[in-house]
Amino acid sequence: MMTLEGHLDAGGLRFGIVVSKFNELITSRLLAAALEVLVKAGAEEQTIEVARVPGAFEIPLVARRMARSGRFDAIICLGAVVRGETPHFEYISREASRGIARAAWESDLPVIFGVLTTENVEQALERAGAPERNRGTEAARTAIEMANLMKHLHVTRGKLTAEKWGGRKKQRSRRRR
Ligand code: INI
Repeated sequence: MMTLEGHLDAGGLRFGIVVSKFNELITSRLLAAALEVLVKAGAEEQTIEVARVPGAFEIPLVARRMARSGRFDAIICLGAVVRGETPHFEYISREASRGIARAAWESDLPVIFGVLTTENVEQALERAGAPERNRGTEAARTAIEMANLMKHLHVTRGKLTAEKWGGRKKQRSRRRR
């Protein structure tokens, strides 16, 4: 049996972060926590790109674009949707979560959901506070682990595919001659 699991070393990995400006008091704390985890884990600060979007609803489009650019190993999405503030809570949180999942599927890259969806600002601040309870910390760790796991799977699958196609191509060209 072979078990594959991504490790938590971020050396050589490139990360994109999409962070929303809505509820900035909260999202800035998520961002600070995520950056700290990435840098402490060995990511080079100058390789991290941060895109700031107006609200959580705008995160998926930018995350997808970054994920498909080929410039990153994982994308981290950070936002805060607070029920107390909006009758659109359900729509915004649903579209953000669906869109982020979809961005991952469509790009074959880890696109990590670090968006808080809470009843009130107090709850959100609680989950954007101390590092061990901060959603930004969790999102960054998940991004590192997934980026490493996907790299391994990619290399393994890539080798198999290359061998198969190489063989078939040779046979075809021989028949033509
Ligand atoms: N965006 C958020 O990120 N969090 C919220 O709590 C929020 N509320 O409360 O409305 C919010 N709204 C803005 C939304 O994400 C879009 O930016 C806006 O609808 C324009 O598309």
